[in-house]
Amino acid sequence: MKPEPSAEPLAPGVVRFYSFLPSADRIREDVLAGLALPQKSIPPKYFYDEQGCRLFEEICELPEYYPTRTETAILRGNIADIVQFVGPDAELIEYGSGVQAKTRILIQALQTRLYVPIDIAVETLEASSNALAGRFPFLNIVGICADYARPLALPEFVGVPIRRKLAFFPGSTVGNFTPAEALQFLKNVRRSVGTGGALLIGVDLKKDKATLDAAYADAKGVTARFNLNLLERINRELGADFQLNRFRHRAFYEPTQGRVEMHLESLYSQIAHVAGRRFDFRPGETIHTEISCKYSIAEFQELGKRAGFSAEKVWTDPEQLFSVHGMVAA
Ligand code: AVJ
Repeated sequence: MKPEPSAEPLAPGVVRFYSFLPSADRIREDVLAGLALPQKSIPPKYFYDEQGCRLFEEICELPEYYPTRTETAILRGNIADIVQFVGPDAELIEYGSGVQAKTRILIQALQTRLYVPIDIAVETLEASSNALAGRFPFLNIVGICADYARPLALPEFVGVPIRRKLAFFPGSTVGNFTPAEALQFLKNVRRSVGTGGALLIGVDLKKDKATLDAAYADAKGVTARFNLNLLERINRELGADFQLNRFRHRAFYEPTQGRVEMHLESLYSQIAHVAGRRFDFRPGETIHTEISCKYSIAEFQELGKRAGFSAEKVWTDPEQLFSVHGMVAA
């Protein structure tokens, strides 16, 4: 299906899906190119196969992983103010919608009539959207399966009164981008919501190294399984032969760069084959799998301004662990 300005009225309870997913060759090209770099690396978007989505949900429940529960509490605790900030009749566009748990808080409070979740994980997108449709019978849902790091022309819809577009990007997933990529992404969002459109974005705050190290290297080893699952996925989908017990999870905060880095470290001198190509590993050599950039409130407001937003609101928790920004496209 091709997203085009739709002349058909939307039907509540009927979930539609559009796919902009790149070809299956894409993961192969990205992984082969990343492993050929001096610092081997694989983009974090490939974490989210079905098992990866499940493991990420498990991470969100961990005592060390404060972002999910803190952001949820910020949204709940400030919902009246958020509703006032957004105003009535907003189309809700969510980037990296996942299981859509925080979205329910917004939809309920805003009485949303049109919800456009965007996610790279097709199974999660479909299952979550269908569950949401059952829960909110007056909600129109149009799921978009896409890699939102690339500019995306979102379809326009008729039949639902919309006064403004609201982009929702929770979870501090913006941290997976470098600041330069985040700026480009925010400019794309700015274009998608149009002048006067709004952005509600969750951003993890800079803090002490011990808290961040623990959040990304939990005692139960769930984050380790999440990280190693990337190799399992590559083994399965690209006919690779990584031996998972010959790599270990490494995650640490780099205060100078203000970011957490996740790596998979080779425990031995070893060889792995991916899609017929050979890759050599030295003992201690790593595959860089993720960055999770942290911002001060002022730093993120500055980034938003450079992307064409005015920073109108910021909500945070008493411990200043996490922030939710309310911005308007100038
Ligand atoms: C989904 C990108 C927000 O960076 O905190 C959690 C992913 N990685 N634990 C994050 C993640 C390791 C998460 N984001």
